[in-house]
Amino acid sequence: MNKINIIQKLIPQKPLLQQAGFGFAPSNIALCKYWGKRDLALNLPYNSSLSISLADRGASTKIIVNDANHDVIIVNDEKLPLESAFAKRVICFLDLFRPPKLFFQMDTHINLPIAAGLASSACGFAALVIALNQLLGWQLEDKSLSILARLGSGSACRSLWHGFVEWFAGNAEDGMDSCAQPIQEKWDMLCIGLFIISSKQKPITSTIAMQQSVANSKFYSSWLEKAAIDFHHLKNAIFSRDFDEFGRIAESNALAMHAVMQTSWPPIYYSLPQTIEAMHKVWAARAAGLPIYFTQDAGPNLKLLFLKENTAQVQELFSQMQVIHPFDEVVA
Ligand code: 2P0
Repeated sequence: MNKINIIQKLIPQKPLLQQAGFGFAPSNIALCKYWGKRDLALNLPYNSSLSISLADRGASTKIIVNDANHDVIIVNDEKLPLESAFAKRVICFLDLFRPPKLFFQMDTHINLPIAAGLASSACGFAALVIALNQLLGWQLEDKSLSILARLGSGSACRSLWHGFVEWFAGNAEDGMDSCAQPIQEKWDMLCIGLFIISSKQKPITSTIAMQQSVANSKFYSSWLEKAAIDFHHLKNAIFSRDFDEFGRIAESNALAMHAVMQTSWPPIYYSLPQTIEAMHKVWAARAAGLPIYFTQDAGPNLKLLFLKENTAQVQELFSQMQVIHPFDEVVA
């Protein structure tokens, strides 16, 4: 099964070209992580995952037809060289939907550090799919857009919505059952603190790191067992507003994912000394009674989890932190 087969299933009709397409998609942070692909081409995961979207932090994208005979890819007002890795990735994705002899100009603004484990590719591909849906007049429902976004980047399928989102791993070979959906539960008091240690591009991509983990870590099967349990219990913690259970599961899930990476060969280690230092700070604060937890993705930065009532204490510990209120009204 390849991407073209999936696209033919989802978009049977010819495009109805409009003047322009616009899309905004929030970035998302996984609380129960997606780690490991059962199908590399279709970005099909071995395990289900659950995320929280970052309100107005994400990608705003405009796409139009370009008169020249090549695509133009602009990110944060900078025209990318067409041979750059990111431009190539976007152009390959656009090729999947390209009407004959038609080229695009994609102009996107991402208000987060790019490729630093802050899900810039997730919001980027989700916003692009929303914009293409408008430009090419597909009129697809969100579930189909989620599947298309996954073909660009796995975690992009979770960036179609605000709030909590769950992505079912599914088991169909074509992945038509592997899409995300929102969890209709608001937790107004929940805060995410972005503690940015480095905005440098990561040394090894998530795709390669996942492949290496699946192939080489003896703990990969344990990860899958844990992820299934965490996914279930995390949802219960959300519904029962049990913050300590919620934080404990999210933090231990992230640490387990990193343990899998660290036990693959060659080992993958995204943390920097400052990352470990920040973790110790969280653990010390928690031991002293402050309810604070962290999660970490494929990069050295931490995302802190706490409740609004504790913002001042957390801010005192992590003065550089940017606070996100995922459930505040979003004007996108
Ligand atoms: C996640 N991450 O659930 C996990 C946790 C990073 C750590 O999804 O290869 O950019 O495009 O499917 O989605 C980041 O990997 O990887 C990611 P691809 P993606 O958020």
